[in-house]
This record gives sequence, structure tokens and C-alpha cells, in this order.
Amino acid sequence: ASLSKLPFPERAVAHPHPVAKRLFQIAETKKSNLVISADLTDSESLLQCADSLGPYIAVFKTHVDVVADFGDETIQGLKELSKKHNFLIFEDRKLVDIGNTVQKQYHGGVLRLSEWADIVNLSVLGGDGIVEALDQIVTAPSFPFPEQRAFLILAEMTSKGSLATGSYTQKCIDIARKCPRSMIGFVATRALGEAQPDENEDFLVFTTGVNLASQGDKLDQQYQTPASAVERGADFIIASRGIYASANPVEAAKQYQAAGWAAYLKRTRA
Ligand code: 6AU
Repeated sequence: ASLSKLPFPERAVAHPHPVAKRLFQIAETKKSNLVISADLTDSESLLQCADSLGPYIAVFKTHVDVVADFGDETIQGLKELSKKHNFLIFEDRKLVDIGNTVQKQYHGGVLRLSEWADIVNLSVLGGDGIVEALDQIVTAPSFPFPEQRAFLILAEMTSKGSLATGSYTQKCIDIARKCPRSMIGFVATRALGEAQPDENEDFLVFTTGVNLASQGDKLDQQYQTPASAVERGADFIIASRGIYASANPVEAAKQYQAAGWAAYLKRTRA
């Protein structure tokens, strides 16, 4: 995050992780730092959303455990659309368990995350064992998708009263630093790691709770605009209901894409 003022093409060259490199390249090619969070509950709507909004996004974020008919066709559809529209897939699974359990939840299991999700997020509530366990899986010589998978640590949350603050958030940074071959950054509301900058590290910051029209919802979600998220250090902005639940999702996606990209250009030229 200490490199957040550099343009994406430079960060792509310097970044040691192939997934981060790819993501910066995609963002630059498409002029988009937008992540659509498609919290849709059936495969047809999910895939339709990925196809119609695909041209405007860098990343398509899923919650496949809310997709009632999730299965092979969902996976195949997502993979095909990610190639067609050149976006990465981020499963917002928020893994949070002991190492032995998350290894089975990530690689195999009913969701088969390692097969199709370029990025998955996790929470370090249980300490750094989860990070070591997932790092082991994706760096093993037998792993079928070498250098194609990465993780984000959920370092802060947008919900009112979140307990992920202060020393907990700081600990997330310490833990990420231990596993650079798998941990590429954070889901957070601002740039992290700048208090003790390390010039060689470049954590990607994904900021959620982004909405142009609303201050929050009835269940304690809190929102900010694309511009304020990027000013605070977001590299990628995650928008969900602000886009897919609007009257015209394609127009909304274009609007969020333009706002996010303009804020990125302003930050990198400042
Ligand atoms: O824009 P919304 O409020 O419709 O949706 C926000 C999306 C949802 C949440 O599960 C997710 O972002 N989210 C996350 C993530 C991405 O991990 C963290 C957080 O702190 N707040 C949050 O809303 O899919």
C-alpha cells in the first residue's frame, strides 16, 4: 500500500505475485478498478450478471454459498465468462477456521474453490495457522494451478461495531508479511501498512461498502463513495447492491467504473 501512488502498470512490473500482476494489467487494459459483488442467489442470474457487467469490471466477486443451484455449470459458466471478458474471480468466502479444516474447505469440498476462484478472502481470527495452511496448499509442487491463486485477508469490516480494528488490523498486516507467495493484500476501508512501511511490499487494498446513492442499509452496513474509498487507499472498489439492484445495472456499472478510475488517476497523478 505504500506504493499506492504508483500507476498500475508500474506496480504490475514490480509486484512479485503473478495474480497481482495480472490484476493490475487487467485494470489498466480495461480502465477499471471496479469489482462487482454479485450477491445473487441462482446460477442463471449470477452468470447473466457476469456477462452483462463483465466488460466494465476488473474482478467479479461471488458468494457461491448463497447460490441455491450452485454446481458444475455455475463453475464452467464463471470460468468461460472470466475468459470472455478478461476479469478475475474473487470468492468472498471469508474462510475462518483451523488450518486443517480450511485446507479441506478451499481445495475440494462442495465448493471446489481452488478450481475456479483466482482470489479468496479469509479472516485471521484464529491466528496465523489459517494463512500457513492455505499457503501450503497453493505453493505445494503438486498444486494444479501454480501461481494462479491468491488470498486477501479481511483486516477491517464495514459493518457498524466491527471488532476488526486497531491491534487486530495491525496483526493482519504482520501475518500477511509472512506469506507473500499467497497473501496479496486486504479487504479494508483504507490503505494499510503505511505506519511501518516496507519499500518492497505492495499490498492490494479492496474496499467494500461502496455506494453512490445510499448511506447504509437497515442491517448496519455503512457506505462511502468510489472517490472517497480510493482517496483513502482503495486500489479496487467493491460495489454490490448499488449496481446490480439499480434500475439499469449496466449504466450503474459504467458510472461506478468511471468514478473509481477517475479517483485512481487523480491519486496517482497527485
Ligand atoms: O454493496 P453491498 O452492501 O450490497 O454489498 C457489499 C458486499 C457484500 C458483503 O458480503 C461484502 O461486500 N463485504 C465484505 C467483503 C467483501 O469481504 C467485507 C466487509 O467488511 N463488508 C462487506 O460488505 O457481498
